[in-house]
Formats: sequence, C-alpha cells, structure tokens
Amino acid sequence: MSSRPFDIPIPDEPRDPFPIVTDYYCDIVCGFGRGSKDLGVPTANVEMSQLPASMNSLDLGVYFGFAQLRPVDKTTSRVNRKDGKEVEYNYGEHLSEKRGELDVLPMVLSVGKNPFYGNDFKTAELHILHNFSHNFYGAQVKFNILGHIRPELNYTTKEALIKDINTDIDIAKRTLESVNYIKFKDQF
Ligand code: ADP
Ligand code: RBF
Ligand code: MG
Repeated sequence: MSSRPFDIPIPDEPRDPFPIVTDYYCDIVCGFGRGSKDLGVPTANVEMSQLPASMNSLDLGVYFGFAQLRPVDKTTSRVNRKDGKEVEYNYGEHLSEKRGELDVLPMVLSVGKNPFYGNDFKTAELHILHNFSHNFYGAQVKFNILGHIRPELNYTTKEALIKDINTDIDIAKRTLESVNYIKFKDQF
C-alpha cells in the first residue's frame, strides 16, 4: 500500500461511538523515539492499559479530537526504554501556560501496530497540533476522540507514510475548527 485508497467522509458532527472521553489523565510514556527523529512528527504515547475499554476496542487507525496536558509534580529522572536506551522524563516541567501549552489543543491520534515499523503490539499515540519548545515525557494527558479519519495502512516508503500523516493533520485541523466539533473543547 503506497497511499490512502480514499478519504472516509467526515460527518458534520461526531457520530456514534464518538465522542469517547478519557475522564482521567493518562501517563505519557516513551516509545522508540521514531516519531520525531524518523518522521518529523512527535507523538505522545499513552499506555493502552490506561485507556477506557471503548478506546481499546476501536479499529486500528487514525482518529482526531482534543487533548489537554498537565505536568506531574516529580523531579526529572532517567527511565530505561524497552531497547535499553535511557530517556529523560521531565514530567512536563517546561510546559508553559503563557505559550498555550496547557490549553485544550487539537490532536490527531494513531491507534495501531505501526506495521511500517513491524511492531507486534498496539500503541496509542497523540500528535498534538502545537509547536512545543521542549518534550514532556512523564506528563499526563486527558483527551476525547471525536471522529475517525482512516484505517491503519502498511506503507512501502517512509515518504508515503509522512505524506499521509500530514493529510491526516490537515483533516483533523480543519474539522476541529468547525462549529459542531469545536464545541467539544468544553468537554474538559
Ligand atoms: P516516542 O517514541 O518516545 O514517543 P517521539 O519521537 O514520538 O518518541 O516523541 C514523543 C515525545 O515528544 C512526546 O512524548 C512529547 O514529550 C514530545 N512532543 C513534542 N512535541 C509534541 C507534539 N506536538 N505532540 C506530541 N508530543 C510531542
Ligand atoms: N504507522 C503505520 O505503520 N501506518 C499508518 O497508517 C500510520 N498512520 C499514522 C497516522 C498518524 C496521524 C500518526 C501520528 C502516526 C501514524 N503512524 C502510522 C505511526 C507511526 O508509525 C508512529 O508514530 C511511529 O512509529 C512512531 O511511534
Ligand atoms: Mg511517540
């Protein structure tokens, strides 16, 4: 599969089973660091086990909604990644209210096994549509899912994956600005 076969039409307002909300904050954990380095699209990974059952049972694919971050009151520490590399968790200490980083922000969510990278486990990863000046490993995030963009695909090239992720971002941004979706910012 080199690119998306078609775009699923997005309804004028969220349709069943959406909205789905995490009515608590989930911990942001590290993955393998490929999102930023390899694709230029960082994603905040959350543990599947912390998500509500209704999110766990979604089809693998790309979704969109709103997210809100919150720092955790802990001092910076080093955590061992699955592949043995050490990652620094700052628990969101650089998140800035002034820069709007604690606002409810639009996001695109990938729920999948990342076939392009041959993972054999499922992850949930949020790319928040904001340009952050620091990472925020160890911070927490609360979010809602308002719609579905496309199924997860197995790409033959990295360029095709990046192109589609950028199309997903455009669709999410445009939809979340529309009247019947922006209302759901108040769900927080
Ligand atoms: P990993 O595989 O460890 O998740 P990524 O390359 O996907 O690595 O980077 C993820 C981290 O980048 C997030 O946990 C977060 O701390 C940071 N980050 C910076 N900007 C963003 C953003 N716009 N959306 C999500 N995470 C971001
Ligand atoms: N990975 C895939 O293998 N197939 C996909 O269709 C796919 N779609 C994605 C869509 C978005 C919006 C994002 C943010 C990521 C997507 N990825 C996909 C996941 C990507 O492989 C993952 O973010 C990296 O592996 C870094 O964790
Ligand atoms: Mg990630």
